[in-house]
Amino acid sequence: MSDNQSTTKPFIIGHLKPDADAICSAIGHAAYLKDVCGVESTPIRCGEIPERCAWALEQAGFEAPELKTEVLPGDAVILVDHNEFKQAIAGIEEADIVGVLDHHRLSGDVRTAQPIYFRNEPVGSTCSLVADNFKKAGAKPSKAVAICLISGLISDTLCLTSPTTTDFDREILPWLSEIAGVDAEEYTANFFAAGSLLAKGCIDGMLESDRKEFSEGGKTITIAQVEEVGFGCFDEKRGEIEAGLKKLCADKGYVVGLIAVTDITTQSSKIIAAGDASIFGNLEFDRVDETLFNAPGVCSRKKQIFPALAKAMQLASV
Ligand SMILES: [Mn+2]
Repeated sequence: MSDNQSTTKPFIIGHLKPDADAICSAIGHAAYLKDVCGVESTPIRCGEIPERCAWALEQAGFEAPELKTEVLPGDAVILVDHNEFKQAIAGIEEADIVGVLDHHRLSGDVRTAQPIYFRNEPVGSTCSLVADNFKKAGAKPSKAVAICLISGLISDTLCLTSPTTTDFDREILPWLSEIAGVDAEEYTANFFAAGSLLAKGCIDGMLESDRKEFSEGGKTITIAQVEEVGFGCFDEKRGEIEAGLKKLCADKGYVVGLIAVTDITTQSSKIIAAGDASIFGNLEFDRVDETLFNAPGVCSRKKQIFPALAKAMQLASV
């Protein structure tokens, strides 16, 4: 981004309800722009930092990026880890998007007057792309930035076990681990141990800390996901989680809402559904009862859960 045409210092922003990849790729990309391209930018966040991400930032010695709830018309913005406006900070429609670095489906929302830097690849994390940008430039991130980038990568790929993992990620992680001086597996265990929302019975946190909205066939749906080490406490909390999800769908008008509780040790999920049963009844997972599904081998919202829900909607012809 050395010949960045924007005259204003861009904000680098991850998606709403940021996860470790959204926060850490914003920090990492800002470091890349400064160190490699000599371009100043400001990483920001548009939501609360999840507990595990806070732990990761502490390991790296970074302060949380500044919280912003909207951007203004004409603000220069680089989107990281998303490109759908539904997942973006308020005011994005009127902002000046000068770059996108992402690993999600294209929504068609981003339209610009000028050509922009746009890198979207089907890899495991946006942090992998940030690391690769350093690598391609023959540069190395600092130890602190490397720790940050590892956090986003292992968080999104469950330490290279999620089906979203690619060879690209498998090459990047050891490269980063060496720079950071950490053992990736040990780091992953500590990262996921850092905050169990299920054990704490924090239902709001489970529903809100990693939840995405999607537009599909003109309907709005939502999928929340929580990563846990094992399914302990699931059965006793299930009723509360389901009640919370039902209320959320009613309040926000979602035609369907899912929450996936994913066990990172087996890469399997338990999925609770709310909303239109004629839709979620078509889900291709093992139906345990009216609203609960077992999904062995399912841990990726993007590659497994969202496509299954989109297919269920088509089958229900909504
Ligand atoms: Mn991501």
